[in-house]
Parts: sequence; C-alpha cells; structure tokens
Amino acid sequence: MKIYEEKIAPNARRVRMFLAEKGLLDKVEFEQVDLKAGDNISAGFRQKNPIAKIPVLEMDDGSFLSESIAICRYFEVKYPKHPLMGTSPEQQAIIEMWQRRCEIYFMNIVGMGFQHTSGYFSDRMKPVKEWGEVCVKSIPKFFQLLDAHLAESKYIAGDEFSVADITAYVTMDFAKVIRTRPSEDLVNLKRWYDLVSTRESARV
Ligand SMILES: N[C@@H](CCC(=O)N[C@@H](CS)C(=O)NCC(=O)O)C(=O)O
Repeated sequence: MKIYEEKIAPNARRVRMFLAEKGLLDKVEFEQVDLKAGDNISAGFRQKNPIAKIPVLEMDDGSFLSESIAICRYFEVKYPKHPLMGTSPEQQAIIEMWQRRCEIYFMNIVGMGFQHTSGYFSDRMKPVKEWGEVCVKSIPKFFQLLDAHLAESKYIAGDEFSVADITAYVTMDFAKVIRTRPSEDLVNLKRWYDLVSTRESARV
C-alpha cells in the first residue's frame, strides 16, 4: 500500500500519527506530493482523488481512498489492535463527536485562516483576506472550549487517547504557522498538549 502525502501537511500528519500509534507505519510506503508546485491539482493526481487533496491511500488492488478519517477508519477496522476510534458503541460515538468537533470547528478554521491570509494556494483559489482574518480571530474561542473540557477529561474524548486527540494536536501545531497559540492561562490545554507531546507518534 502507498500513501501520497506531503510531510508538512496537517492532514497527512494525522494519518501518519494514527499509523504510528497502531504500529502500522511499515505497512505502507510514502510518496511525497509537492503541493506548492501543484502536483496535486494535475490531471494525473485527480485520477487518484478528484478533490485534488492529500493524503490518498493506494490499496494493493490499485484503488484509491482519500479523506484522512476514511483512511484511518480503514486501518482501524482492518487492524483493530490499539483502537483509536473506540470499541463500545458509547465510546465510538463520543470519539466521533469530538473528532468532528475538532475537525470542523478547529482544523478547518485554522486551514481557512492559513489559506486566506497567506495566499499560499493563490494559484488555485482566491484568498479572501478578511475571511481568513475572521477565521484566525475565532481560534482562541475553540482553545477556551478545549481548555474547559480538558479540566474534566484526561484526553479529548475521555480517558483513552484517540483519533480526536490526533486531529486536535496536529491542528494546534499547524496553528503556530499562522502565529496562533493558546494563551498561557489555559493550563488544562497545556497539560494535555504536553502529555500528547511525549508520545512517539507526535514525532512522525
Ligand atoms: N478533508 C480532507 C482534507 C485534505 C486536505 O485539505 N489536504 C490538504 C493538505 S493538509 C491539501 O491537499 N491541500 C492542497 C490544496 O488545497 O491544493 C482530509 O481529511 O483528508
């Protein structure tokens, strides 16, 4: 199996982190795609993913799977050891809830903030600076929400580390690119961030 990715891209990182947690990194080979150069918007790459984004997993039968969480789900079901998406119905639902919260209201907003304020992809989209700034300004509100939640919860979705932590952690790091970090007084968020940073998967 092969994953098309770009090492610095947050969505690629969350899949790598997921595989590292499950001890599956050696099951796949990685091929780098140069996003800035537009490799992902070529006609050839669109055959792999019509949405023209990475990561993309190429299966052994030559078919392609994209969307980070769909790729994670595939590995979770195929290799259930070290579950990261929950086992009981309740745990699965709670993890899904937090993973979606972190993706929709945090990762996507940081992504919009980056794309619309930096103009990094201005060859393929029209950056709207004001929209980017609105997104960047809204990020601290999500930091506060996470901080309040983490006062009661060891990890994002309960006592166990999960895919929701991966999405949130990768996004916290990516937010630094747009110079957005949680304020020092958010001690619960800091406690959680430092805890996740000790994991080996945080370094892949
Ligand atoms: N919802 C998708 C998002 C994928 C995505 O936005 N990937 C970014 C890199 S983090 C990308 O390929 N950007 C290139 C572009 O927009 O041209 C997923 O979960 O995989």
